[in-house]
Amino acid sequence: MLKFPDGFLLGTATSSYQIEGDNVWSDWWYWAERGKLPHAGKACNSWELYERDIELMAELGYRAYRFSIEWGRVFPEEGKPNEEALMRYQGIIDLLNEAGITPMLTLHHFTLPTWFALKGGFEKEGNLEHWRSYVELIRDNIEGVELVATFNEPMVYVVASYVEGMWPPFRKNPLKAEKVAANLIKAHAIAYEILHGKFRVGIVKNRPHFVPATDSERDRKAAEEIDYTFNRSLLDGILTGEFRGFMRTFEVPVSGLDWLGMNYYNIMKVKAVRNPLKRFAVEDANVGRKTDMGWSVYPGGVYEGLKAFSEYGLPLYVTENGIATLDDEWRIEFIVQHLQFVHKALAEGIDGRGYFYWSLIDNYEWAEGFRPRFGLIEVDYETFERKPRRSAHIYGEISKKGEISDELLERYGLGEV
Ligand code: IFM
Repeated sequence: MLKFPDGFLLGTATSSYQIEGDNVWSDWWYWAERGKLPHAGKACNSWELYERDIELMAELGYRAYRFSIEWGRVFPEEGKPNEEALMRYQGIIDLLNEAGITPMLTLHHFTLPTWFALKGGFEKEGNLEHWRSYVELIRDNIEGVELVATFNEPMVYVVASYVEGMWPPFRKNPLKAEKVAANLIKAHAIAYEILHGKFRVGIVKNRPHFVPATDSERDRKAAEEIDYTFNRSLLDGILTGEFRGFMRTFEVPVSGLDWLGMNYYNIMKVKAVRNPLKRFAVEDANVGRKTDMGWSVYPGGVYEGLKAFSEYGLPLYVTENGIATLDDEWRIEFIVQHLQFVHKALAEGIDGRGYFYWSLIDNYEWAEGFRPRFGLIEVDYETFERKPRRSAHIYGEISKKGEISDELLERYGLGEV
């Protein structure tokens, strides 16, 4: 049996745009209306069904819930906050606390208010004043939550939106990308100054596990380089005031982090290429069976990631970890095996404080639409009925007891890790 320490949070995660529905004020909606993205429509209808979602979390025995505020919903127009929406978010926090579920809040989870996006979003430093107003609005209107993340996966946002051109505003411009990244660090600094003290302020980093494609020196160096650029440069920027971008180095304000979140999903292999503009190629590591996202599973990566991030000396949370699959037995195996490695990290003295499975419910998976099913709870997108999968109950048992039983370890585990 593997026991987690008292107070270790075992919960689930979602984000506003992916579950709420009708987020008509957000840039992703704007672009979906113009045929550039799959439409989120009513998503899981969680804006209306949030009480049911919380009731299910409580019934299943989950102890924590990470979710986000939709900036476009609370600021649908420049300078005009929507109080009703703020009150709803406060209501969600209150309900969670009443149910004994620890809330964790994210302020930016990929989407922007359309008016802000059309002004150039985070491309323009001058626009950070609007971010400041949003953060102040949260400080003045939201309470009952301790853990607040400024950004979810800022590097994923920068790369998908400004390097690969897959997400709004669909740019393929590395120079612009690194400037946006520098502006996100400045935005974090603004938020840290406003929120720290009232809340414990952190950031959520996606951390793929990068390995060299071969054991050549060049591939090894390429893997180290991408690991720095993608996994660490932004954090170093926040903490040291020097951000080493893709091509240039930026001076940014030194600010702080009260905790660090790590989203971990997959293993990727890195190959050096002889193109000075590109330098390396990154692809799925192709080990074993692939998930419905086309990702290779490598449970040890959660341990490697926690170990690497522990160098920052901050309390750590696995803020997301999950699998897109219709094979729910595989989901149970995924959870048990990743938790075995989280436990190993804790046993070695790493300051891990919680684990959030992505996701509580099936939801809108960005450019992939509704096809990938990450949920512990199945959602019928016609009726919005929620049906807990077997994994939902098993994870509930783990969360309620704060331990993984011998029976589960025997059936789904990896043996000694
Ligand atoms: O759905 C996303 C989430 O919004 C951010 N982290 C990765 C998840 C799965 O792709």
